[in-house]
Amino acid sequence: MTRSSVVYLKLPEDNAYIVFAVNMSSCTHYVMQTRSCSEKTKSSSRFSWAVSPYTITYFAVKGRCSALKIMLADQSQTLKENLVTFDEWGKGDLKKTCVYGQLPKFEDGDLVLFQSNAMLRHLGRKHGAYGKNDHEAAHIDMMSDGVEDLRLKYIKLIYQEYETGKEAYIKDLANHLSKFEAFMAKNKSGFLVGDKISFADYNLFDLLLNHKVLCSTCLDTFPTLKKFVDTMSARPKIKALLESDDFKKLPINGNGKQ
Ligand code: GTB
Repeated sequence: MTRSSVVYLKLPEDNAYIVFAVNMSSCTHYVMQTRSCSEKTKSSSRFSWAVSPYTITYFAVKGRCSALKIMLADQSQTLKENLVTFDEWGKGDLKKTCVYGQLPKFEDGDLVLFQSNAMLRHLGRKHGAYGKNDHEAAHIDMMSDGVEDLRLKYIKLIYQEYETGKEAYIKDLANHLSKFEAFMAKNKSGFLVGDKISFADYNLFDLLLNHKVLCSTCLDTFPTLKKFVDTMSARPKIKALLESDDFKKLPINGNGKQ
């Protein structure tokens, strides 16, 4: 057996088997997926007891990790969290090891990632939340990049011009939200692209939640986005996460503004 191996465990019931990844050097294993004997990939949600391969290292804020946490919860994946204090970060040792000198850091076995959007894409690919073909994947990228554009404006407001720029930001917000409203309304499925949830939906949902805190009425003129937020919030695993103490106790941003 090599350092990392895949092991298939045949299940007597329901004509299926479990695919395990076994890391011999770290003595860890996790369920990758379940497959029926007809090779059709199934959800591994029945096996959420499995050791999570995922670890996130970040500050004690929702910030750049919230969309990822929502996605993992909804996909029945567990996540190990390492919280970093500003005192610890200020020492600089961890910063030096980060590719861009910033957090979050994400680990999936021996894969180490920086950049929160790369993490969302990686998880989208792994958990079937990246469209059913290249055409859908390209549109999912397009929508998630649009979410990033708005997130950067939001971050600038929060960290640089909250006192002076909040009113103008809220006034201009409808111009941005209207683009997501129009695109999603055309699709009819309740998701941004195709008929299945994608990482762009989790990303948009998270940013809309932040904006509802900034301006509680901001979705009132956007029926599709309003319904989207309500539907996403009601998905049982997302609801459980949003209502959990661990999640609720984290501020959205690091400077107390929201
Ligand atoms: N493009 C990157 C990504 O998407 O992952 C951006 C990452 C980023 O901005 N990281 C910030 C960081 O590491 C934290 S997120 N800053 C430390 C540094 O640069 O040395 C934003 C943020 C800012 C402040 C707090 N805070 O004060 O609690 C929390 C989060």
